[in-house]
Amino acid sequence: MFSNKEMFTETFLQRLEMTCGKSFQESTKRDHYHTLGIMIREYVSSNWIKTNESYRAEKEKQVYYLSIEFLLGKLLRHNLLNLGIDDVVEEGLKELGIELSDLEEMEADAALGNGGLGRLAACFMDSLATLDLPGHGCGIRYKHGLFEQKIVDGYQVELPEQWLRHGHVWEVRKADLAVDVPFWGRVEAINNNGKLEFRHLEAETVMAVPYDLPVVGYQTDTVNTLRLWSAETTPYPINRDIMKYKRDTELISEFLYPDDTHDEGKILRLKQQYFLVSASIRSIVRSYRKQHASLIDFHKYVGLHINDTHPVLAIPELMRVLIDEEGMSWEDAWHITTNTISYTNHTTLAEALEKWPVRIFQPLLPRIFMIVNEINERFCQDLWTQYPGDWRKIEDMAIIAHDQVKMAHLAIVGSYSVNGVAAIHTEILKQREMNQFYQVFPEKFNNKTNGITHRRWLIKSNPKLTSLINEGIGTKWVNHPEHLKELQFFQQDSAFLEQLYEIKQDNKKSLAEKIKAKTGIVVDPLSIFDVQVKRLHAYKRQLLNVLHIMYLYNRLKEDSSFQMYPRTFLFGAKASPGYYYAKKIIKLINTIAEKINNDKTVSDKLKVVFLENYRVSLAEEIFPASDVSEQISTASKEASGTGNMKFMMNGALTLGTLDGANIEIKEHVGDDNIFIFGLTAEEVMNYYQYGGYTSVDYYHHDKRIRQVVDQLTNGYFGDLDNEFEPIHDSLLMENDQYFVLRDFSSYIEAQREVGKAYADQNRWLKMSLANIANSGFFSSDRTIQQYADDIWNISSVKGKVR
Ligand code: CR6
Repeated sequence: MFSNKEMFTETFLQRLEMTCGKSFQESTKRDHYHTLGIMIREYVSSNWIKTNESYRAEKEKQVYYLSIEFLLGKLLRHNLLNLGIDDVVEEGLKELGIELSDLEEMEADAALGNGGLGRLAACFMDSLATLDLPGHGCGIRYKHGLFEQKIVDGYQVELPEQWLRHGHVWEVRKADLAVDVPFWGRVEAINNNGKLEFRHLEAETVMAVPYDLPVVGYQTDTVNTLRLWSAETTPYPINRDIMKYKRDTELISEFLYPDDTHDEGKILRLKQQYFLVSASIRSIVRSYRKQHASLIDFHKYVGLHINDTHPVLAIPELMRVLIDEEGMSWEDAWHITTNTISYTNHTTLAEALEKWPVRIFQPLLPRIFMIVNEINERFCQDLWTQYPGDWRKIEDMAIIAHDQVKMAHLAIVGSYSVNGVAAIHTEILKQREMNQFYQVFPEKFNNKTNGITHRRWLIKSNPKLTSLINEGIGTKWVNHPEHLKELQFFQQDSAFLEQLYEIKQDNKKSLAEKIKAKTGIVVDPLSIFDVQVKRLHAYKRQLLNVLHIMYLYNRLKEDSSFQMYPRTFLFGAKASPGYYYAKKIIKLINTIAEKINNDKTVSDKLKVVFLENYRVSLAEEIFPASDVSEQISTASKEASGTGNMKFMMNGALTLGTLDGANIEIKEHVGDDNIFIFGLTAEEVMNYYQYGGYTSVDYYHHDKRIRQVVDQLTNGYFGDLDNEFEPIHDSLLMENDQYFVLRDFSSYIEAQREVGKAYADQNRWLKMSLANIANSGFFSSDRTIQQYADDIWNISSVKGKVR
């Protein structure tokens, strides 16, 4: 039905009538979107079935990527592109007077994630299928994804997200594959001929219903599965308050927790974690049993990867299945479990490290708690043999200590691989944060620098740049992104550079139009688009960016001879609803924007725009239109970052600290094609360890700093009632934990360099080209191939499938 546009239109019209029960004349855009979605899903379904059949027939090792978040975004255009039918569909629809882009508008972003970690999981799904690797995702089908952000009077207001309001056309509900997940109750030990057996009694059972999404690879027949679990009540009679039971149950998959890099410690979160893990493992084991007589070789055919510690209960859950359901010994079960589970750490921020009070954990998951307890006791005994008498060390490393269960410790002990997400991050884990564990298990630790799918973040979102690259070096980079390097041949080709310039300008114009339509603010596409889009967090230092803008404004107002290249500063950021300080920064950005944008005397030089409701689909419009990529976290704090890679791939230049993957970006593009400033991670960590930083000194000794810090509280920007006092205090009274004032001068200097470089268009375009040319390494295809080779031990099934 997609082989030519005539066949497409014919089938489309038939399907439209069948699925919507309307004639073409009566039908709406939503009907068109829905019909097209169903057609694509049908088109995919035979390959989906065949992929699964062949995995079964070949007894391929399958990897399951367990993640509490999958930040998918929209899937229509992405699926069309991967299937290679985007042109037929676009042209066919045109014949009917329908614009594909209008139908894309009908699709809601699937925002089942907060930021980097969730989007990484989505990029990984795309790379797994594209590389024909047998890898699937397991997650939660939250009824409401990440909140929708509105800016009212400069403040963030959160609205519940409603992505399922019109249904989700890509999913298939599989009610017959539902599994039961027990909570609460008590455990009874029974002596069965000298062997202790455990029964979980009087549990409150929740039914987990899977919704499967096909994951279509690029130009391949492989279709993997993303299985999202929804919590429903069981049909069995229960003798308790039925309404309460229904509420408690449905709440489990109702909302995504809107925090990233922060642990809330709420019981519902622990329920979500066990729900995901238990439902996934029960269903994986059920299909495994159909193929294998026993679970003794489970680890040879199944890999379970845990994305951060959120799914770490996979370890005791698998132990439970092997011991309680299969009747294995502890030793056999432990051998299998610790050869099945691998773990990625995504942060060293203390506030993100998950710890659960025993008083919450034990009653909710009584049998799982017993197993974690035993894992802990055995681990502590091993430590005792290795470090006899070193109580201090054992206490530090224990999985349960001071009535708390430490999830990261459990993850390291119960898995065979622990990886960080950028070279520096892995080093910090090994040498500092997890050093004691690294000494005991050095062989487990490894690095896998993050990546992004160039199919969504370049081919789909920047079609003009994609065409230019294809004209220049052909299309082999599409399957082998390292070939982007060949773009370096065009460094001296002024016609090529000119086209690169035109494309960036076109993209900037489109974004400028969108900004005008959304905010009424007119921005000049000829100005430098200087962009910081990411979650709002103190360590990401949006504040440093704002203080620099205030400084520029002061210079423009006070010094008529001050020269600067015109700039448009763009921000996009959601703050976690309970993160008071982050919300103050949003208000600050909007407050200074208001004054600056309304000051006619600077309007040809400076504009500040806060883009509401930053999300995947908006990001796709921003990266292609950006000149400067702000990656200015306090060194050592950003584990990797992935936005930095999306900017680079679209030709924006990084202005950043030596943090996370910025360091590897610098290594790939070379020192001349990036702007680096600020303290190093080493320096930051030494300050934390030994002291020696007094922010007030910087305030007193640097006039520029004094002026902008004073302006936070003196009403200069029209703020009332000490609105920004908490920010002011964080810098002076609390000694500026993130070294904003310490790095201020160095940042101004680097920004000046940015302005100088941009003024020399030829130089800038060469730098931009170098960034695109060296971005191939940051494709998630490279990352996933490394996971496949070094951690999972799986290989491409190309040729084996069908
Ligand atoms: N917040 C890191 O902070 C990293 C991603 C993906 C984060 C970020 O630097 O790029 O993970 N960490 O690895 C967590 O979510 C815990 C993130 O997205």
